[in-house]
Amino acid sequence: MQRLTLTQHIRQAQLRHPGAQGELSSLLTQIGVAGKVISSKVNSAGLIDVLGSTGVINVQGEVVQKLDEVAEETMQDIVGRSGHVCALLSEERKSIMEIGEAWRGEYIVSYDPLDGSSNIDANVSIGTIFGIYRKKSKDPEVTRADWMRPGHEQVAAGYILYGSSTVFVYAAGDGVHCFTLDPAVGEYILSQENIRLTGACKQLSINACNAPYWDPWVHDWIGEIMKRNDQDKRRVSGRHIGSLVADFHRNLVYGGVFAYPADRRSPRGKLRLLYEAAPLAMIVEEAGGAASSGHGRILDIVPDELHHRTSLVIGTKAEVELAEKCVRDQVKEPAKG
Ligand code: AHM
Ligand code: MG
Repeated sequence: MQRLTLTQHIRQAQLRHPGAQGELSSLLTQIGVAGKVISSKVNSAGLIDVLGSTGVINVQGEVVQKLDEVAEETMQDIVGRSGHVCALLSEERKSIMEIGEAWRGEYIVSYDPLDGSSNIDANVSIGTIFGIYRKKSKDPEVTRADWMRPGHEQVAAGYILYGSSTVFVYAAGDGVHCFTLDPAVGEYILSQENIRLTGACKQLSINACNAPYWDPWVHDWIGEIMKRNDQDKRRVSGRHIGSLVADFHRNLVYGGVFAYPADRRSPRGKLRLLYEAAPLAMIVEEAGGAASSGHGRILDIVPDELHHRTSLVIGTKAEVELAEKCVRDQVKEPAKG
């Protein structure tokens, strides 16, 4: 079988777009390089003293793990100095990081350097999520107009999942493609081209221990899905890792839906729009699935701040639409009491 590397695949896609300068292709390749570095640290975490927390609380109010810091530094070093970005926007940083003249390019990358990091010490799959925007304003500085943008303006999005193997998944308008890192040669090799999420929903991922805080529509939605299981056959299974990027990837591969709805504890939702929900929403839509806050399409939400949080239902289209219907029905019939 002919092996196709990530770089070759990106180059082929670039050739289908006459006029493309190759900047985006090169940026995606550099993100892949950052992923290789992070992957090697994750794989040897127990050996090189990068397990555990730093003791620092980040801008999100969460404990920073040592590997969070390693991943953040890696993204800054490699993507920030790729020559293709003018700003980085990270879960781990309070404000955007403007890139100096020497390395400045035309793209803005928003990323979660290590999603699911609360699971690190238990060897659970974690990952780096990214979304890419082209600078919009003519202003030489990066202004709010450059990054306070809806996800449908992303030119590409993807993630690198550090699991039983490391995979790089991306979408840039030509389908969703998955590459597996061959550790023997240090290259990402195409393993699944044009992934489609159009089959039945077989898995439901949600942190059910948040049930006491949910709005009624969430109970209705889960009830509707679970009704499909009868004595003859289990059609849907509960599968929840607690690492968004890993839950998302499993649902993309097997067919499923993930939800982290807003609740009484997190009235705006827990997950962040710019570097968690929006990139995955671009991928899921390109694969034939959907992503919604329950009130509307994730890709249409305009962030009002860097760390804007959102309610999220993402995966198979029918189940995302069902969630939106349950929200509408709840609005029509507000809960008693
Ligand atoms: P993180 O980016 O700090 O890891 O936080 C996001 C994570 C998601 O990966 C995961 O789905 C969610 O938070 C889990 O939250 P909870 O423990 O509240 O279920
Ligand atoms: Mg995260």
